[in-house]
Amino acid sequence: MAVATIDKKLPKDFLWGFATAAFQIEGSMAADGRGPSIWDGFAKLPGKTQDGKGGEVATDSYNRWREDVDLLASYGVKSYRFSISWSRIIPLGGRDDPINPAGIAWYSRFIDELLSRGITPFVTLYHWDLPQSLQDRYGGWLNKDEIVQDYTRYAKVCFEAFGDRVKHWLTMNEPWCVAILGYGRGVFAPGRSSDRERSPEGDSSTEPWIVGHSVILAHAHAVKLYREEFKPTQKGLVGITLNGDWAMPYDDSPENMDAAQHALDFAIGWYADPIYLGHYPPYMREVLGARMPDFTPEEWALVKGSSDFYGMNTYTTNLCRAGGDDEFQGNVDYTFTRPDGTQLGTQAHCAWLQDYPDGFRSLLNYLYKRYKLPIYVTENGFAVKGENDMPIEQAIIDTDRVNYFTGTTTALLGAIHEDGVDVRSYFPWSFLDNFEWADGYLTRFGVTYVDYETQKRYPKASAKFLLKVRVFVPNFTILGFSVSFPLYMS
Ligand code: GBH
Repeated sequence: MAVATIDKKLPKDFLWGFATAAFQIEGSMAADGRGPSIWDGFAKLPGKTQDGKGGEVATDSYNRWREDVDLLASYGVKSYRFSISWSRIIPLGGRDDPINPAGIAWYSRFIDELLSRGITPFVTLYHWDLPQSLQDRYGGWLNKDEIVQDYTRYAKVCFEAFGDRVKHWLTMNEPWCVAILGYGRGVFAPGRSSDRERSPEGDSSTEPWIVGHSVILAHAHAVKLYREEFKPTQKGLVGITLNGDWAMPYDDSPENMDAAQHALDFAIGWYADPIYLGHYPPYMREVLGARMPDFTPEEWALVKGSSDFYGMNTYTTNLCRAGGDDEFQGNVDYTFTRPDGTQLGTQAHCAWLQDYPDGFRSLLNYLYKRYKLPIYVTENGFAVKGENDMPIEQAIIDTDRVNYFTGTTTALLGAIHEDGVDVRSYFPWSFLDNFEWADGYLTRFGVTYVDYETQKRYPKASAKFLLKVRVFVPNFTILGFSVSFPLYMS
């Protein structure tokens, strides 16, 4: 097995775990005073999710949290990345709206349970589930002044309630997706777009850039608050996590070499350059002109340096060709087909994903060189083609996912030991099959198969593979998992 070729350990204190997000797993949408989020209603509109299903049950993790923690422990994790549902904490979302003690109590108990099992909580504050009432009241992320204040107060409530125990905070998950998929392509909540077949309102040429600007500022204000009021006593880390896939020139023509950088500018640099370097990518300004909202000097001072680390979510590599009119990709065409007609890697269930581990290693190197901060890999994963149509016995032998993780974990160790990249965490997406947004439940990313009829969990071969890789993390108590894991071994 490929593990045998990995002879170097992961660094001491490396955070090894799995990732999820509240709306994708919790279900129980009305339990204990939770207010609705923008995904509640959006998912139920005709045509918005592939199977017409929403988050009502998901993996029922709001109820099955003890079982989930047992399973996590059996996977030998050192950490678990999950998100908090804003509308469970503040059902109406706003800065003057009441706090929901039952919501706080749920997460508090969950965090205690993780800690009692030696699992470090790695917490995302915003993974796309905006309280619906903020969307209704003032247009959500389109209204910078309102949302920045409301988000910062929400963050404050979380730091106060959980910061004594949570030392790893992510302000936002993948702002590119919030802006482009929510307000440009219109495929994610709130579903706004210029495409009138999709949405009665919206302007894809302006709104995504406004939303991105608000998200950056909300993030930066929350970080300032944490650093001033909480970090001195709580001593945690706070940062943002960005999606971004490696961009490879289609061939070595100068225009396609430029195209690959342009793709990175729009996918990553839009957020990372302001946050880590203090300016926008010049190419973005060139393309968007006055549509790119600028920051005031005071705002730039707040934004620059507002993340303690680089949070990296990555899945694939795109071959980039200059041209096309997809502004959200920087007017770059993406393909997986090489000039000689071969495919870059193994095709996943989703059109946008192929397996290409060298790209993962290249991206780690690019980000470390450019932004010069420790990297926390907060998501990385694969959806096996056709997995949902297979009988369970077949689905759990997820060879393509094992191959994917063989590649990325080998690339991870190579980047750390041979390239000198400072990587501090690795969180495969996902712990469980779950609500895959616009794909509904048809696309499965889990290392654990969830039978949605019974809610029974079945570890896939990939979970067992990763358990073996993870023994290269030196400071685990081996006993803790060797006792419980055989329960789940088939
Ligand atoms: C992550 O996003 C999410 O954080 C997580 O919630 C999700 O379940 C997981 O990935 C799996 O999808 O321009 O419409 O072709 C992944 C990042 C970025 C992947 C956009 C899909 C192409 C969108 N996504 N990308 S499109």
